[in-house]
Amino acid sequence: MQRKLSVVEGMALAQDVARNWEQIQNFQAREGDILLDTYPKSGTTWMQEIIDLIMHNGDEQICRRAPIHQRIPFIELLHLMQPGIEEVNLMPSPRVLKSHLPVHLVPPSFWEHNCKVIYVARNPRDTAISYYHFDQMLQFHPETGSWEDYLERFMKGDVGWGSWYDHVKGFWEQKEKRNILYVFFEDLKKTPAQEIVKVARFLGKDLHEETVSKIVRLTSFQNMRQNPMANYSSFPKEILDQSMAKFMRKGKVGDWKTKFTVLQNEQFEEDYGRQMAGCSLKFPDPK
Ligand code: PPS
Repeated sequence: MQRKLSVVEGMALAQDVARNWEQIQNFQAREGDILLDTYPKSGTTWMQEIIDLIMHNGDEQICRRAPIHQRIPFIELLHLMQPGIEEVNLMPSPRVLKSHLPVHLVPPSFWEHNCKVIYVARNPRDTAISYYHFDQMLQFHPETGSWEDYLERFMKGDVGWGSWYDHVKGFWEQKEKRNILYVFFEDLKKTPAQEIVKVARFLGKDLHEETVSKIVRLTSFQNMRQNPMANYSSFPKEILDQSMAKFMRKGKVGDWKTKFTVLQNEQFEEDYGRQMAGCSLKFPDPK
């Protein structure tokens, strides 16, 4: 792996991912496929588990059939791991797929087939901290350097998959025009049952109350952290080195308060106002 970023269509992207750009853009979605899109570290894995359980009516055993990254493949990494593109092309419909691409770079076939898209956004401070820890493990992203340096890079969009600000705004602005459900990590944390019902309805599933409660329980941070099929413990080590830390880190809202200095927070706030100016998107718990 090369610990380097390059720029693709104006977005910073790992060189190891960028070299497969043509195949990524030409990904052939089918009618009925579901796309889960997020900026990295926004609750993707959590939502993957929720969607899989919804699709299987809360059946715990079926949802332990394989690790999460195999049940819901990641479009940008199909050339680096299993399942690869051939296996994904053979998966029965409806497939659920994961991507971190910004809205304008989602493979066009998803829009051509009017596929349902679930988008999860997380407040940027917690996202940045989670990404800082994750990038220390991820073998195809540059070394993080100090937290101070990393935060600056995050604010500039000089991290894998580019600017958080453009990402969350892009999907927000398209959500009425396309088949997009916009969900917040903070709402999932606060009212999980309500959010799960919302996702299920969007997917055309009417779940019993007990099934919803079961999904809430199975997808709690504690339960997912202990579930080898959901906690990334079997993710390829050459891509993600978890020898020093674990993918399932804290799963909290507001963890940024333990890391941001007062000055960093003030600078962040000012920059946030500038970058989000004119956008109606408001986070349930922005601080
Ligand atoms: S990735 O690599 O982009 O797919 O990562 P992603 O899954 O989007 O985000 C990882 C963060 O989500 C936390 N997480 C959870 N939080 C609460 N509840 C559940 N069930 C859950 N599952 C994953 C995970 O711990 C990462 O956040 P941090 O803040 O680093 O703990």
